[in-house]
Amino acid sequence: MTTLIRGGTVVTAEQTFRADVLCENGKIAAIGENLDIPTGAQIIDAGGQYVMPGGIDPHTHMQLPFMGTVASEDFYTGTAAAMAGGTTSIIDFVIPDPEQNIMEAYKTWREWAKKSTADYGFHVAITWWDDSVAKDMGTLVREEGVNSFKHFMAYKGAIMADDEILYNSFSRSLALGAMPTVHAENGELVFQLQKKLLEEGITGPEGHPLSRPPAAEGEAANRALRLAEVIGVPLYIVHVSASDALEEIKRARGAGQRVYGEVLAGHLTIDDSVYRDTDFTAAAAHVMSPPFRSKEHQAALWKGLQGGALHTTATDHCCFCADQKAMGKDNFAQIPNGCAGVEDRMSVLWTHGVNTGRLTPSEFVAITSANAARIFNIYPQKGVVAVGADADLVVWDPELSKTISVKTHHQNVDYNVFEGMTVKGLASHTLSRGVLTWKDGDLRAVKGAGQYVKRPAYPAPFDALAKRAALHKPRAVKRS
Ligand code: DUC
Ligand code: ZN
Ligand code: ZN
Repeated sequence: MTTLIRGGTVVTAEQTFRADVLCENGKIAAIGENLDIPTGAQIIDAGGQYVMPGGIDPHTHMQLPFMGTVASEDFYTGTAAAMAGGTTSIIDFVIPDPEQNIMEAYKTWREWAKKSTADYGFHVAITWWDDSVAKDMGTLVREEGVNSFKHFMAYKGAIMADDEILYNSFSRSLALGAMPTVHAENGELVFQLQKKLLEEGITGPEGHPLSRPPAAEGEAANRALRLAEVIGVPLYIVHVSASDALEEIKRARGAGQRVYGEVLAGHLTIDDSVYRDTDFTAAAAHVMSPPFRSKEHQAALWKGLQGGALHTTATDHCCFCADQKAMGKDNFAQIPNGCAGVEDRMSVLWTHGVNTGRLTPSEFVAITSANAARIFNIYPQKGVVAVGADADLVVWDPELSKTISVKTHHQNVDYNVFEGMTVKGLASHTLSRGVLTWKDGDLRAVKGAGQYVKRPAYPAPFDALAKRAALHKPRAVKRS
């Protein structure tokens, strides 16, 4: 399949220039002005539009079994919706139950993901510890192309990683050249606050943010950062939602620590007033963790993104319908945590980032694809418009607009947290490995067309850290 995208403005994280882009056999074959039209090529007219790398959402949970139910979006429906919004790759999560064999869980998720239409990879959660986990981490890194491990510092009694697990897994990650990542919330504090609020008669969704205050996030971020500092391993903090955590990241970066922060489109644009909605269904639809925060936190997150303390944007796409959310009708702590967003991330960030002057188009590319590709070591296969890269592209029309609604979205969930938001700047065409999956409102995603993307261990930051550790190796004092 040969496709020529003509007359557009190519945007990468580094530069913006007028050029045609030729896609052949799933790769970008040529970039230049007035390229010849190969015989039989499909032509896409990108006049007046941008040609950018397809979005990479580094944080999704398709068909996740969680809190007594299973997320409604599967790997096909979720990645098809992603294509409609210009996102062409996801990194999802394998989340083994405590004591479950890690490789067995990994194989289960690989099987589920076979129906994905987008390319995909997996972070693997470390939810318990013994020698077999350490060994399996090695197999995942060396043989399976997993270069990141996730740690939930919340969800006590389920998947929470305590300090012992964090220490062991961070140390093992360093040895393997893999990136540890954390969901930073103090799980014990959340557990105790949930109990207290329920005892006080606060059973509705308004209890959710009260049980997960910004300080609980700040404490966990600091703890993870300090552990990473002592161990000497880089750290990636997922869904930073509060200035408390952001300040810890800034402090650590200022001290020379290699730390990366991710922020969700939802946390940047939705505030905590949603939990005071008198309609249970609407309030519960917004229950995710960490929760939506006040406008002050939102403003801080934007500054963190603009100032370089936050590097990637994601969605934590994890869909539960109203009947599933109703499991927590009498107890907010039992409302399945999760909201959708994979379809809307790009347009929400363009509208609130680029159209407001907070971000340049190149910065938009950095935070929607290039930085994730670099951090998780799939650059320049993904995250750039360059000869030899995968032809995962979005043709972006800055003049197209729509009002987001559950009535028109493609996500398999009965609520949209961005409902009623008018966005300007949308994908007119999405290409996955050179194949058109979205064209002017026509979703052509093919079930199973997505490929698993191996992410090799990333030597660069780790080599430097290992060198530093060797130079500063402690020595026993010789005594006579
Ligand atoms: N938070 C959510 O809201 N859902 C899935 C897991 C998580 O950490
Ligand atoms: Zn999380
Ligand atoms: Zn998540």
